[in-house]
Amino acid sequence: MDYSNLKKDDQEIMKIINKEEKRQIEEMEMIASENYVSKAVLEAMGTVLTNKYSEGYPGKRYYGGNHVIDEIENIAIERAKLLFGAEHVNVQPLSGSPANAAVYFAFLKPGEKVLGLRLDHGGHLSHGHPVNFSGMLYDFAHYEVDAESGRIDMDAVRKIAQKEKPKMIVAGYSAYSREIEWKKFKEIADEVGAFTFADIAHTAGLIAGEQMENPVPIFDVVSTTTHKTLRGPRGAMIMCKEEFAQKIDKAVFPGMQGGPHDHITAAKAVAFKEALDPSFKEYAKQVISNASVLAGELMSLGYHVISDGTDNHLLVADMSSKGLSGKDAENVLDRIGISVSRSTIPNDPNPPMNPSGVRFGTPAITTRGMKETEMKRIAVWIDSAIKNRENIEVLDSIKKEVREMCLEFPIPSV
Ligand code: DSN
Repeated sequence: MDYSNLKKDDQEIMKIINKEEKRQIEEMEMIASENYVSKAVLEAMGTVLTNKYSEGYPGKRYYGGNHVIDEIENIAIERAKLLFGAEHVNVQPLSGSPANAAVYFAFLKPGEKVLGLRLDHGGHLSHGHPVNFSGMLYDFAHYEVDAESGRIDMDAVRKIAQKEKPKMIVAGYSAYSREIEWKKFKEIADEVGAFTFADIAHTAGLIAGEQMENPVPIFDVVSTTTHKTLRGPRGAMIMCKEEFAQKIDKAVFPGMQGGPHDHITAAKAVAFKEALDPSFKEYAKQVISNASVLAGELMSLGYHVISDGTDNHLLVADMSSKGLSGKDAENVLDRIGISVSRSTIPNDPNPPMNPSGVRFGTPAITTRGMKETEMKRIAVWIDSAIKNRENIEVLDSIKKEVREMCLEFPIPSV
């Protein structure tokens, strides 16, 4: 990137950005929800489009001078429709939780019943946790993963849906590593008269890359962030059946948000173009293969991986059998230059801030070009760091090796 003006005008911020760039170049990003954007996506974000106000939608704005912005938003919408086979797309949501808020706002009245997955079983805060707006405004009931298999048991979902009779069923998760049975969810929702809402924030890129089943043709409404496996800018979008288009658009604006972030809309359009390229299928396939190899290696090193493996880009490992908490493991791995996120495990005896598990993800390291061979080395480093967590020399030596591998696989954004 050309930082010549920033360098001149604000050295304090420039120095910190440089420091973060160095960290991203030299360290390994294994947080399942993160990725590296291309230079083209990054450039689109840093444009004069940020100067514009454009409340409303293409052709129906509340401010003048939007004929150029309309072109950008229409392209983003058309590319998203093509990518997911969507009937209607709203590309304005600012991020995942606001997108989900708009979905609930469009389909529900406050106090109505919704069924979602429990947070500690892999769900998301915005799927009805009591500390979140979703749990405060709506009456959430929760399904769980099966204690033995770590997978969602659709018979159990049917039973709880029949008992609770929700107005909406939410599927799609933040820490669940298995394929989701969208059609069965839809059948159950039809039996109880519920709307179907898929939150595919985590797996959108794997769905766009045709490596996982697409809920868009099946469900009433689907939200996703654009910055995880989809590898776009930080933001979100909502896709729905044409019959719900007006409800969704009204819920986003004027219901929830003000002016859309047009520079981000442009970057979303660029990312959708990249995801439509055949090479993105290869990327998505490699992400899954890498996660599967990593899960297998960790299991062979004695780690309990929830559901004994993965079908997607992430895995959750229970650290308690290794004698440390997820938070401690996160700190140890930070020490060797591998970023991960602590995670609850199903029926976690420990609280969410200090849970038992760690969630590992492969989207970012796969973008760097790492493959199965690298996953095997990474699993050994993880295990060795956990075992030798008190040994500064061993940790320093692993950190050096992690850095060397990172330098072999440059990130695309700088
Ligand atoms: N923060 C995201 C994640 O890590 O899964 C979800 O909001």
